[in-house]
Amino acid sequence: MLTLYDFKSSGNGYKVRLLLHQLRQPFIYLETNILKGESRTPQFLEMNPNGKVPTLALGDGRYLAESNAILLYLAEGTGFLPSDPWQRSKVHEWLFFEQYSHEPNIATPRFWKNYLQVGEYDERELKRRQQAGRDALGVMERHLRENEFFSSQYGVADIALYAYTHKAYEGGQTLSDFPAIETWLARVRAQPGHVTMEVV
Ligand SMILES: N[C@@H](CCC(=O)N[C@@H](CS)C(=O)NCC(=O)O)C(=O)O
Repeated sequence: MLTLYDFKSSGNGYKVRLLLHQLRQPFIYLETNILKGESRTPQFLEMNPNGKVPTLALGDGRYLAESNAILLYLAEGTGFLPSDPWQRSKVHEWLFFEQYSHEPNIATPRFWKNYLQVGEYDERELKRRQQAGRDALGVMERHLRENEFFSSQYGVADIALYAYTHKAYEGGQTLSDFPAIETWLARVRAQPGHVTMEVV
């Protein structure tokens, strides 16, 4: 049985939970309170030396970290990941975009504004990241004007980008400025087996 070490309000963790639900793959959920340092204990660091959720225990002594790596692992051989090398590379392109241009600028402002006190983060850095986040949403918006999903069909690229995009307003973004994104968010929510972030 798979065990997912996760934190309920983590978008990175939600990506994995959402795919597991959509695959109808049973798993054990273990809440790991990152705000109390539970991902930094010696026991946790044995599983993931980087001390972060999500971390997936395969049940045979192997552990996998990095949300998008976990998505790729779980989606192998399913309709959530194309087998064609070009289509698959385009999925990888969006997953790298998510980690480099999107997540640090959408998820981090959300974390700062919701979990830290004013003064615990740098306001100028917040503004810089919010602008970079807006630019990343602009890239998505332009893609979605011409395409239904981030792949030939709904799959892991959509799951990875949905996780923090649907909460982007919590980091100061105005999603109504991005109508194609709003339509895509509704399309993602309508997919079979969709669960909200609160479901574990
Ligand atoms: N690139 C990683 C990022 C993981 C990450 O930043 N996890 C955060 C929660 S969203 C965490 O565990 N933070 C706790 C810590 O760093 O101590 C992924 O995609 O999984």
